[in-house]
Amino acid sequence: MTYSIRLIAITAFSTLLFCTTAHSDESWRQFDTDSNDELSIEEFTQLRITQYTVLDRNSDGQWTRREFVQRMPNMSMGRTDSLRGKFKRWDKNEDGIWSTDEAAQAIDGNFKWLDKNKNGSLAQKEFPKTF
Ligand SMILES: [Ca+2]
Ligand SMILES: [Ca+2]
Ligand SMILES: [Ca+2]
Repeated sequence: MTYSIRLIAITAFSTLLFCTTAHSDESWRQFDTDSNDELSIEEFTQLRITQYTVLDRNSDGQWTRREFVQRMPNMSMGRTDSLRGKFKRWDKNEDGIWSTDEAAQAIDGNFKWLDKNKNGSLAQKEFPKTF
């Protein structure tokens, strides 16, 4: 699992270089690789990893609290608070490091939570306004 997440992270990072301007509510669409207007768990994982790879400043495949909560130039204070809360919730063993294993679990849990109708993929209406 760790290995595949790393692989995805690398792929996601290269994707990101070409998509740095996409940040609207519709930005998830670029991850809808089969264009069925829904995200499968694989597509969703790719999206999340892309978002979180940006935060991994030293690219070591894990996130310290400082990396994770670091405020991006275009981020509101509320968003920073929510990241802090997420980190706390997702750092399962509370060692101050969000590992790729913990990331995989969080993404998986997140997907299940967003998939309100439990059909195994996320439709546009199931997406929150912000991630
Ligand atoms: Ca899809
Ligand atoms: Ca890191
Ligand atoms: Ca941890």
